[in-house]
Amino acid sequence: MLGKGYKVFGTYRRLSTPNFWRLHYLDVYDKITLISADIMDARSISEALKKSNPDEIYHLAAQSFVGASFDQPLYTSDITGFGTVRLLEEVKKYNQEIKIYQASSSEMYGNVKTKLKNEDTPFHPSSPYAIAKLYSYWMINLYREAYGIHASNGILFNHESPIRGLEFVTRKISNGVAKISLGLSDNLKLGNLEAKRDWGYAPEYVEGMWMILQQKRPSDYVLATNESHTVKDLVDEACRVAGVSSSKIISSKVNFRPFDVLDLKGDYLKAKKKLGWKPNTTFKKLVKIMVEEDIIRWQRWLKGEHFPWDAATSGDDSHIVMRNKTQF
Ligand code: GDR
Repeated sequence: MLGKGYKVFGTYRRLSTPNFWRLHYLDVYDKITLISADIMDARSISEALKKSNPDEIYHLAAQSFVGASFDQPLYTSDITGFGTVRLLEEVKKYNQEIKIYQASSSEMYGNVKTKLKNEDTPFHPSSPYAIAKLYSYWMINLYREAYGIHASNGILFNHESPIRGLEFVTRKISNGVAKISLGLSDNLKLGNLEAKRDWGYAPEYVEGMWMILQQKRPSDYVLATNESHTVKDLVDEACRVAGVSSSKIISSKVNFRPFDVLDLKGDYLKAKKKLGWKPNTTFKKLVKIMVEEDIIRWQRWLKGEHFPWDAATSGDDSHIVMRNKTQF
């Protein structure tokens, strides 16, 4: 957005430990205006609108981890579902000319039988997260039809990059095999290796989000690669790139979800025809980008370098900091 000449405002939730490493990694922290706001708090959204007076809003705020939504269904519904209505209501009051992008999800299809999913495929959500996203999807449609707001859904299939959170399977694998390759860990425990997903490269999907809001008329678009692979395929490719034996990657029942979506493959034909959008990064290239970046990060960290990063200072990997505390 900065590259396109936009003045960018970003909202953030106030935390006792600020978490802006991605903004530093992308070197945009000093180039955007940060506004403290919370999608649970309508007044803070109203204030954010007054402070930024936006032309376009990209609404990605959510409890976005499907696995956690089974443990926290009400919290997920409130943020991922009602949060969108709080935003829509404030926009309706403030300025109905603002264009809104809603981060809808391929998870809304759930285990529907249709192989290749497009904008006309019926939804069958299979998690509290997916149900909350579907609620938001329909609210976007309603505000578009009832109030004429330029509100669009991007139904995005999984989109990944080296700044993906460590709890999601692609990054868990890239970080995990990077550690194994450097002797920092012995194995990696995952869940369901048979699940299939349609994984693309996030920067291209963000370009697609922007394209969606540049259309004269609001509409809903699938962004995907039209290919799906199993988690096992991802493991094998990541291990190949890192030079690690895939026998070190273990499937553990503890990491299985109560209910999982088995196969998601999207059809981006409408986005191609109407937006001129298409994905360029192949599955293998994506895995290579992520694994190589995580290996480089761990190597830099072992040399004692400090740089914007999440792994060594958070969650499961903090014990490695202890083992190597001379580095700090
Ligand atoms: P997903 O992403 O649920 O598709 O939603 P995630 O990477 O969490 O899971 C993908 C598949 O991998 C299986 N899996 C594991 N998943 C995690 N997280 N950890 C594991 O150890 C593991 N082992 C196997 C999962 O069961 C699943 O089948 C993502 C999120 O970004 C959503 O917010 C977004 O809407 C969709 O993509 C599109």
